[in-house]
Amino acid sequence: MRFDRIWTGARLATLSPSLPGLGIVERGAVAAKNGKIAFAGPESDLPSGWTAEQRVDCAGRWITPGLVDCHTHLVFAGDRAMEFEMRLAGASYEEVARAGGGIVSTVKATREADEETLLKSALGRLDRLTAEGVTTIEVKSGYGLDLPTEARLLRVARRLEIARPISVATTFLGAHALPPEAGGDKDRYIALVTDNMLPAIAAEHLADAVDAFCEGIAFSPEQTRRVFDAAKALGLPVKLHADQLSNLGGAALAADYQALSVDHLEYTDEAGVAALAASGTVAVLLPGAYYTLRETHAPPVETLRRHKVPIAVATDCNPGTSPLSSILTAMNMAAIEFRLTIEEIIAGVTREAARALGRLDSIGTLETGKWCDLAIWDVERPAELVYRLGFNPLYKRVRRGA
Ligand code: DI6
Ligand code: FE
Repeated sequence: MRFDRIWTGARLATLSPSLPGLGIVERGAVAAKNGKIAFAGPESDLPSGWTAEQRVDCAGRWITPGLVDCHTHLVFAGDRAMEFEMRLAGASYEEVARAGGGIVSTVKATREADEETLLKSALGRLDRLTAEGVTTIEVKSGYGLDLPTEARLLRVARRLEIARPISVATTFLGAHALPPEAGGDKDRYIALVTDNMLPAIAAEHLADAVDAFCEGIAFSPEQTRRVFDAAKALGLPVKLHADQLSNLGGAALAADYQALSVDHLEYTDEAGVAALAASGTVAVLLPGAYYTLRETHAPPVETLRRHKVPIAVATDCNPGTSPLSSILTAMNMAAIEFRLTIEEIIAGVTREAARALGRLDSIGTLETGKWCDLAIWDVERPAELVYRLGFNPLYKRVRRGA
């Protein structure tokens, strides 16, 4: 028998749930066959008699699963540098939004941009993320807020997978904000999302999941439920921007629908956390948004731990609240701002992020049978992935064995 490629002399953080912590293997090897992991474990356990087309000596470098950025708004046009200046001068995010800035200004720029323009700007951000070892990314729509533009954003998201060696999970976020033409009528817009946009998006297989923004400046729990009911009727899993600026009970609501993940969670209370634990929903923490908004109310990390809720970390890459195209920076922020441990953070951008996308069966750990997506790091200890700012120790990135 013959492997396509084998990496030896490596230290592995397998993230295998059958091992404690990071699932460390000191003298490890990983072998790929047909893009999948055919072996991952101690070098001494390599099946004898197997050869390989190519052998790579890792000289003691660390291998982790390829990183997974499980929450991004990667595809949009324009920027919000002007609003950034407004906020520096003292305006709050809510004030900017109510003054017609915020999400709606990105919507205007995005509607005017064609597919090629959107693709080009998204690739610029994507390339920063892949340079840091990201092999799977979630991409939301939500800056179109009408069917043609929302569909265009999701088509661009799908095209990323053709333009680059990356796996993309798409999410329809029609219920992100109220478009200007809705005249303030949120219920009527939600009916457009559920009765017109969502069925058309589903028919074209453009979305792998459905998200909503449940917040005072966005949509109510009741309106969020309507979106989720429509998603469930079409067989699509859901996730939610919940409890970011206030506690509207979003976490518990999403848990009610067996959401894959609930994201942000700054204001989630213990009842919300308990509901997540019961439904197996992943808590996705987004320190880039917390940082940019200068939020001071941190997510309930201790309560999440106590209830054993799986925790993921993501960039939330978006032009308004998290203009961040660096997952390594998000990892550092998760440590400094939220006091997550090194193990929680590395698991949070691999195994738990894969779980948040419903893809733990195929990515997120170094285990036989999964896609051979790897990040090989020039570091002496895993903590170095989190500790530095503005330093990228990626040595090589492997997607599907190549
Ligand atoms: N929460 C966020 O942090 C982003 N969207 C959301 O629902 C903000 C998006 C933006 O301001 O453009
Ligand atoms: Fe977001």
